Amino acid sequence: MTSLLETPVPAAADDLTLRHGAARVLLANWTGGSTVPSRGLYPHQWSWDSAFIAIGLRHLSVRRAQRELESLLGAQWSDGRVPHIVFSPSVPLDAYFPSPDFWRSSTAGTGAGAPAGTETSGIVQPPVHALAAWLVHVSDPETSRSRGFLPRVYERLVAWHDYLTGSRDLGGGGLAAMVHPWEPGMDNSPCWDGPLQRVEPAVPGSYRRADLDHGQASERPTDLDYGRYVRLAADYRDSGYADVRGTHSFAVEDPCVNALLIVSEHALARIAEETGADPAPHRARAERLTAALVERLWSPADGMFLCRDLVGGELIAERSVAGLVPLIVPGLPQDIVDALLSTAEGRGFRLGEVPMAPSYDFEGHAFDPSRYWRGPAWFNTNWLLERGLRQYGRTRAADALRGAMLGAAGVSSFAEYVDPVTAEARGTRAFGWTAALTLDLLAASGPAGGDATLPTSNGARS
Ligand code: 9WN
Repeated sequence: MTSLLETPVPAAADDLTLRHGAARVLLANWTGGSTVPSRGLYPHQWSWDSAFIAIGLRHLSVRRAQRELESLLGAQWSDGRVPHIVFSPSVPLDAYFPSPDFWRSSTAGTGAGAPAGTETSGIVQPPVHALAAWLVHVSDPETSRSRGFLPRVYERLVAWHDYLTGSRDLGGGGLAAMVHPWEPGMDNSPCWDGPLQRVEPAVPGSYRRADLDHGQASERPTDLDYGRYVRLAADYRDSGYADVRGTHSFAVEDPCVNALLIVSEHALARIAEETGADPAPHRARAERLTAALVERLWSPADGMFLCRDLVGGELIAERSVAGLVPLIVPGLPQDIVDALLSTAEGRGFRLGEVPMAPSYDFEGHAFDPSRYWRGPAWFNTNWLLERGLRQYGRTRAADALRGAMLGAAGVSSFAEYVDPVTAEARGTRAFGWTAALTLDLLAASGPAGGDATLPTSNGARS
């Protein structure tokens, strides 16, 4: 296997050019209170995008990064859920589908506590927010303290995690479940192909896909998948966005979502310490979640974590990058860390050989290097892997991945995703989190990783 250092990767723009380019994207996508993932394809505020964007934005403006997170948390429902989209009232309804008149949060979501004055979707996305809040704080603790940032967001973040570990423990094993393929953020991952078979697609022609106005059909989900997404979202809406065990036709436990929840719970412990609250319950919850993650989703035979289908009950036999992301979780048993690293570097993901890890197993039956979450490499998942490699002492591999990501970000014009072998741009360009995480990688120069470090289980920083 050739090492990354010997593999031709796109020539990187110099750091200053990259920094300026990334900053230009974030400035152009800023709407005054938050950042859109993309001006054309995604013209509203998205939940996990905003968290990743805040992590990069803090290097340009700590105040804006705080605002980014606070504007999202301002749309939180009273049951604790943080909606996956906060709609901008100034954007025409037909600019994105499903639009506010589909979700009808302020009426259909009343029972679940949707806010009256803001239109949102009714589903969620992965909980990167407490991690982002902590990283925004550590980048400038003085400004953070003088503006009372952490005390303002702490209770909201606690309510968010309570929702995920309470109402969303649909499997009863202590992990957060996701009830729509949009929730784990990897919409058309082959992991969902099996569970989606049970879902009757919405009638073709009963809605209009706005995404195809901007993206190439070959790089987006198929119409059949879209029909199923629409059906699931409509059913959830028609139930009043109720989370009732046994009633969802799609319910899965995802290792990336739960790994992010664990890291964010560790971040909540740090936030609690900083604000004078008790960190112990957060550490205890992070430990319980870690044990549940290993017990319910670890597959020794695959050397990685898998998703669990809560309707059928079994682990889903598809290997996606979501199963490697738990490398970000501190304090994993050494044999699991060793197996994850070897799977990441093996034939399925070829980390160290190709520029960036694909979203799905190179050898998987559904692999497609161009189609969305079925093969292309994404910058957020690779940023997480980079942090995980560093955390577990693989400094050289982390440095190589960092270099390759910077190269790919520059030559792809901050693409949404790239071909994992050639790093050619796919999806939309000038994409928010690609630009933001580029800034973060640039700021985290060298093996110590600058201030982009993840909070660890014992409170120290890796
Ligand atoms: C549906 C905004 C979002 C990301 C998701 C990504 C994509 C939306 C879509 O874009 O999903 O939420 O319309 O395809 O899959 O991860 O948050 O960037």
